[in-house]
Amino acid sequence: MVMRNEVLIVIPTFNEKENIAKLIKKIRDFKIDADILVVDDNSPDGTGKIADQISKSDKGVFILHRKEKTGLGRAYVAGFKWGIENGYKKLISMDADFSHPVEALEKLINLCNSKTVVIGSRYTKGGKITGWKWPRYVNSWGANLVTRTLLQIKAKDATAGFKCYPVEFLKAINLDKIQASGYAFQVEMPLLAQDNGFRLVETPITFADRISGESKISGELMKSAKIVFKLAAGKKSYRQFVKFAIVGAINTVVDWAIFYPISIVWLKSPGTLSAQSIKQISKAISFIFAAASSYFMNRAWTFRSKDKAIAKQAGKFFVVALGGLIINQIAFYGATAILNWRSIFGLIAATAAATLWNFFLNKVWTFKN
Ligand SMILES: Nc1nc2c(ncn2[C@@H]2O[C@H](COP(=O)(O)OP(=O)(O)OP(=O)(O)O)[C@@H](O)[C@H]2O)c(=O)[nH]1
Ligand SMILES: [Mg+2]
Repeated sequence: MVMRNEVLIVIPTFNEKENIAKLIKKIRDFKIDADILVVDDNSPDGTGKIADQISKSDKGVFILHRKEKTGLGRAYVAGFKWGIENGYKKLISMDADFSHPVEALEKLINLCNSKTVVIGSRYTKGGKITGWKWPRYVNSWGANLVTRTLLQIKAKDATAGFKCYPVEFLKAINLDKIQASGYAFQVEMPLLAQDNGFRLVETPITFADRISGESKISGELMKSAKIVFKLAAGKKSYRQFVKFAIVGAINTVVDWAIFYPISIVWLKSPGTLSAQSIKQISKAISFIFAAASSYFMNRAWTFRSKDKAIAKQAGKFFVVALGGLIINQIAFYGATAILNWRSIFGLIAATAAATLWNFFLNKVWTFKN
């Protein structure tokens, strides 16, 4: 094979017949110095055949046909292996649906070097997302925050799909050992990069919602979440999170164990306060005790903090906990009143949201030292 370029743009496709020809044309119009590899998983809509046609007239376009759809991650692994075998120096991952701007390719390529993986970033300064309705945005932002926290990925956009990898990195890792077969591939790669001593650099992009064709992400969410947890299992912050959740559960019991006795005894003793006031005050007392107990447990066990300024630290912990109460209310309202979820799911979502908030803030603020 005659090498024409150092850069290979790898585009996985599954049913992208409306997009693939237009995208390749746009890349050519921008005169990007790169070859293109379309990795098609036998798309029923004929995307592979369209790509074959293009490759007949453009000698820098190659098609890798895979018999079966085995996921985005597997498609990239196949594409990257092909790229390594064929001597490319920089390999770009790019969606076929125009979400990743052709306008940013040049920048991505220029920033990429033997030690640096470049991320086309939605969440770094200057990055944008257009066309998403707010639930999708919140979803993506939340997934990104959880991923970053759990995996400690040193990038603002830890779930980005638009990246440039130096071949040195792809050779340094074992592509066959990648755990994610699907979308979580996009998370596992930057994690592998930083664990193997490569730098992550972000360049802002404007991410646009797909204009034509169908989305495949819906069924992928749970699968990806599972991989993220699996990857996190080896990390310190994951163990911390588990401890934090255990402390939270114990102190929920502490909260009740204090609330019920005082309110019951108090309600039986005659006085001037109304039953409701007694309950409210009892609740406040039990909350303060439970929060204090959870502060000390987290200090000693979860975060092993040696910070001498206990009053200041405890104060921060209470502030975070109050924020957590508000988040809890908002999440419960959002889930049950706006999304019309059943109360039990609202409760789970609210607890999860508040726990994540509490963990994240305590980790980066209260127990930062
Ligand atoms: N070869 C291959 N390509 C895939 C597979 N799943 C997704 N893709 C492609 O990967 C890219 C990203 O998938 P999208 O469906 O756009 O996922 P998304 O960007 O998260 O979601 P939407 O933009 O809302 O559709 C697209 O080019 C898809 O055609 C797969 O299993 N195999
Ligand atoms: Mg897309």
